Amino acid sequence: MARVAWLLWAAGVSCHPPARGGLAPPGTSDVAIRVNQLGYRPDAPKVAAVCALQAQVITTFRVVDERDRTVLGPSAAQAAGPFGPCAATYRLDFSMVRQTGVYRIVAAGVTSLPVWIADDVYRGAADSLLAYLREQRSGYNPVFRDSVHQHTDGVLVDHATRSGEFIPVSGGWADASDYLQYGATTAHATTMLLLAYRDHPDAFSDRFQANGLPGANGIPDVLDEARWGLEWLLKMYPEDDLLLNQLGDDRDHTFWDLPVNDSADYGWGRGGRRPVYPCTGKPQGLFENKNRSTGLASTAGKYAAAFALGARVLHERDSTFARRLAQRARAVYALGAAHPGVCQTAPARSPYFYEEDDWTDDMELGAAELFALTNEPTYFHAALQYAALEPVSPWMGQDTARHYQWYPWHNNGHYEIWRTGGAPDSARRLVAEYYRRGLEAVARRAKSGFRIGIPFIWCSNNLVASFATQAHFYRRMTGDSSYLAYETAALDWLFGVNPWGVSMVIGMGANYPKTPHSVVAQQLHLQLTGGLVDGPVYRSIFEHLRGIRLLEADEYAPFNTGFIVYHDDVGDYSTNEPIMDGTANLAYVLAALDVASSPHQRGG
Ligand SMILES: [Ca+2]
Ligand SMILES: [Ca+2]
Repeated sequence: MARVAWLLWAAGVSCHPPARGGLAPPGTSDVAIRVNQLGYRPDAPKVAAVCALQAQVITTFRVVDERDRTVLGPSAAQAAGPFGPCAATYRLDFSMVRQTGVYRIVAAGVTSLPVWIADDVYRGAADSLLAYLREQRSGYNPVFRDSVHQHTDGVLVDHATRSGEFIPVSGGWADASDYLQYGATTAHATTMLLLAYRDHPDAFSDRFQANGLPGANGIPDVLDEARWGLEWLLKMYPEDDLLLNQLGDDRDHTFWDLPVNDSADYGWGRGGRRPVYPCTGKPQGLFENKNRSTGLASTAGKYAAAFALGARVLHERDSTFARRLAQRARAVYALGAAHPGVCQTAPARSPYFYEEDDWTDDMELGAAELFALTNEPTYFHAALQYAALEPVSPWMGQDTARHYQWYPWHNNGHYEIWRTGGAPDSARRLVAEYYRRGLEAVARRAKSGFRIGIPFIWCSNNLVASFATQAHFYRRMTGDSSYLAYETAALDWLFGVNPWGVSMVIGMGANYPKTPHSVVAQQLHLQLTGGLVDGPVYRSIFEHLRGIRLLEADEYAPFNTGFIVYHDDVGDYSTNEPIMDGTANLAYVLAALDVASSPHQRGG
């Protein structure tokens, strides 16, 4: 990701950010009350957070209704210490308000944005994310109603004997605001969509066709999108021993242009063919920068999981397609088992790549899904063995991690093992305990009023979404609500309970990113509804990434004085770039919240 902003000037492209609309960011006084801008369910924990820019004692708060009548309070504000720009934070717990309605929180003479309490505050949220995925489609793109990279993809590179061969791999999704495409992120995104549908089908509707254009086709749109991912992954695994991992590379960043007239030149002319990289098991990079790849299993495991899960979920709708997926799942899993290690993305001219360091998590999930598909015990035993090798996603409890070092950010495999019919109780307890250890490690760091304990590395919102997902899994597996406050705080953070008062999903909530780092949004004046942006990063990361330059005055400047920063600025690729796999990663937990009591919770 990250189409580097300084190239705006290098390419002589003028910059006209889309017109700003909607509300001014709330909280221009020294005290800001941050609320979940989607709202709160009547039976759920309900907490607003105060960020006080100056040290200030706040003892009580009130909740008022639409007619300004006090319905709760004065209630005690819970002091929770400083955090980032906030000299003091407070938690305002109004869980006792259960009556459906629209309220506001009042404290220290400041009034919050409207607060909705209703059963359906998350209704349609997961489905809305799909709009961003449709917008990111490569091949036929429904936003442009035109082909994107249809005839350019791709030329095999970095292969011992076949470099230069054309392999048809058009399709899939652009990874972020650049047009690179990765097998690992696509497979994870596809898996999350399939899991979301399997466990929460009622969260999704049918308003779009398979090609992404408006119109129902009798298939839930989440499955249209998942199939879009699966079709591309099948192309990226064309032969049993040829596993393709990446389409395009960072030479893509040379121009700030739309996908339909991508000017990138990979050596076959401007707008010409794009390179496709196989997993080789060796360090990769065509130029001076190299990754640290050691094997194939990290990518192979992810493909195996997506294929096997797809085979199960799509079986009733298309048994032929499902059989092909099942065959490819077995083959790619075997390839991963034969070549343990990681297959990282390949850098070209820039030093950045996805530095994934774990692969047993991916093989665990692949094995678990293959067991669910085939009922062959070998896969189940393998899943348990892999699970024991990385019980806790290693970023949990840490201050930092390299870019995509531990990916996916949560391990679906443990839940899939638990969910498997026939798994012994001891195994189910074990994988639940693995999750608990990760949750506990994050919760221990979550002391501020925001109750967020993740490291603020690049793509921090993805870690937040994954934490919430893992907490949700754990709660369902055990009935233990010990981490519910943290799970809720994570979702609240994404929808506005953060120092900036920003909902991190474009188009959702009262105040969301208006100028994301996206050429499509900027040049077409298009709102990228559903896109989850990267989110805040440590100031030290922001200041050291290459080529970031803010293009406009920072409306959040008072809240960017601490150890983490966020900018709603087209120039900030580190905090304000919507990203495909993060968006899909959020789909599961939003689908789970969509309908409080779905009859399909353990179906499929
Ligand atoms: Ca549909
Ligand atoms: Ca991994």
